[in-house]
Amino acid sequence: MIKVIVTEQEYKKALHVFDNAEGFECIPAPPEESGLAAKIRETGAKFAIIGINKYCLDLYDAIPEGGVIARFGVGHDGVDKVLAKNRGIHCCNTPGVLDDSVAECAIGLMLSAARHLAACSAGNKAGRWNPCLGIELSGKILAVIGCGNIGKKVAKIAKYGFGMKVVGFDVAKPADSSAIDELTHDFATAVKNADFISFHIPDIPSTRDFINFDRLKMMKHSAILINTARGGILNENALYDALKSGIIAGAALDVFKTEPYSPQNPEKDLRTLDGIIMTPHIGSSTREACERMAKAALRNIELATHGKIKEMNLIIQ
Ligand code: 8YV
Repeated sequence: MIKVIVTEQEYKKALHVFDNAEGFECIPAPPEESGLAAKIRETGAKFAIIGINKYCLDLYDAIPEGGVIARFGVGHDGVDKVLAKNRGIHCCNTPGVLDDSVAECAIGLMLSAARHLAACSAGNKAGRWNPCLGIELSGKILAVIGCGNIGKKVAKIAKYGFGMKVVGFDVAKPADSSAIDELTHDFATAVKNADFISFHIPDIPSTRDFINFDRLKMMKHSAILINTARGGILNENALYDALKSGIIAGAALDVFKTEPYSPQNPEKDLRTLDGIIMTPHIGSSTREACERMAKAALRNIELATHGKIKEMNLIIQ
């Protein structure tokens, strides 16, 4: 039996897979670094499947050389790749298996913002019958910032499902850009006429606080921003100021700098604003994606146990 420590939240998201994984003993553990490391040491496990917490020390001491840190998901901003490499630990993720779920979530947030669905539902439940006016998606312009697999799926649904015009922003030319009507390397050009702007870029040093006040000012006053990528790419204080002063009209956020959300500045609490939808990082939280992520993470570990390191979804630094 291969012992694998799985952080509790991820274990719960794919209970059936982890409980029934043949050849594996999957053991849930707290996600906080010290608790996770303690569980690894206590069980003698070499493998850990982790969520989105940031790990910077204990975890890398607890996992022995040749062990694996397997992300249940794609983004790996929480993993210190240099430290892992120095300790001889393999790091991997699960690309490709959650794209539909995240893309559908981004589209859902866009529709919800366009038609005020969350606010209308909350108002109705609170006894306020306020059939407020929204806008159609059909014929509107969507800027997709980051045209990787998820961005391209969003573009496809928006263009072929809703009849939107899609402008893509990326530093590289995407392999298949058939759903992208116009591609640019210039952010200002991408957002200048956009009604909706959906972000699909990773949180890496060069994209940290990418959405700052200057870039928000490049958007139309009526623009709605959607972020299902990472909280690290958005300066939340700048967004607060932009929404408060009408620089842009709205935002729908699934990811935050600190999760669970807590404001970066107590005086700039996004929860106090009307024009904002905030969901608790549920982009990939579908039964289907979670099952696939769990299976992909376990497969990566199985490959490692057979020495097939090159076949793993290794995280390239
Ligand atoms: C998390 C994500 O991995 O894949 C990513 O980068 O942000 C998420 O899908 C997942 O929610 C962890 O349980």
